[in-house]
Formats: sequence, structure tokens, C-alpha cells
Amino acid sequence: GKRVKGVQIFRPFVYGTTAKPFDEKTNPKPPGVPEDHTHSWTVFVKGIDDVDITYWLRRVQFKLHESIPNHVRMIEGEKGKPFLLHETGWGEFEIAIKLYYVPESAEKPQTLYHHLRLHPYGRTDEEKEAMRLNGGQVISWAYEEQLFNEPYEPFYEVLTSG
Ligand code: SLL
Repeated sequence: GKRVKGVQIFRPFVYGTTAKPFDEKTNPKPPGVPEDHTHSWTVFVKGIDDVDITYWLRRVQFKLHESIPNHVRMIEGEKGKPFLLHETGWGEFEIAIKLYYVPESAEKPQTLYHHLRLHPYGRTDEEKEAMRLNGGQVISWAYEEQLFNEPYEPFYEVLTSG
């Protein structure tokens, strides 16, 4: 196939973690969750305002801490839905997020790293107040732009026909 010369396509997305301490009233611990787990949390990759990104992103592998059963998880894209994982635990660690693109792209997978945050260290008083109003959620999100440099023609069609 031929590449579309001189063309760069950017697609924005968000990735990160949202964590919440267990609390009898606002976030009760579900049955079966180990005694030492203190938080529920999610890690995700998604479009801005939940816009669909599965036309360029096929699947996402989340590599969690080795202490977690089944710590390598593959999430297949579902149209219009975030790539999302729910977990519970007690500690912070780095998550490797490997992005697998649609086959038309012929792009190699690419890995991002994200630190799971459970605790509000280093937040300003304003941020802490916002967290309190939000039921104690610890939000750690990052905005990113995926660059497709000189995409192959069929992939260029996919990217621009949305
Ligand atoms: C620490 N470096 O020592 C970190 C490791 C690991 C967190 C944190 C286990 C969850 C599960 C869990 O939360 N591990 O067993 O499912 O603080």
C-alpha cells in the first residue's frame, strides 16, 4: 500500500486512573474482597467526552502489579465504550498500558506508563476540597494525542470518514 505523503493525523484521547477509598456509606467493600484492600479503582483509555476511538484503537493491554492475580489483562474495543478495568487493592504502582491499533494502520503497538494514585498526597487545599465533594475520589488523568504520520491510504480513509 501507499502512504499519504505529508499528512499527519492527530487523535486526542484520555487515559488514567480513578480511585476511591472503601467507606461503609459511600463505597462499601463488596463481599469477597480481601481484608487488606483499602480502595476500589479503575484504569481506562477513552475518547474525549467518550467519543468513539475504536476505529483506530483495537485493543488495550493493561499490565498491573505482579501481586495482582492475572496481572496482564487484555481489553478488546467495543464501539463507543472506554477501554476499562475495575480493580481493588491497597498499594500504588505503575501500570503499563499497551495500545494495539487497528490492522489497517500497520502501526506497531505502543506502551504508555501511568502511576496508579490512591492517595491525595501533594494536592492543593482546593483539590482536596474538590475530592471531598466528589466522595473522596483520587483522579489522575492525562490527555494525550495519538499521531499517525503519513498513514497508509486505506487507514487514512478510516481516519477521515468518521
Ligand atoms: C508497594 N510498590 O509496595 C508497591 C506495590 C502493590 C499493590 C503495590 C494487591 C492487590 C491484590 C495490591 O494492591 N498491590 O492483591 O489483588 O506499595
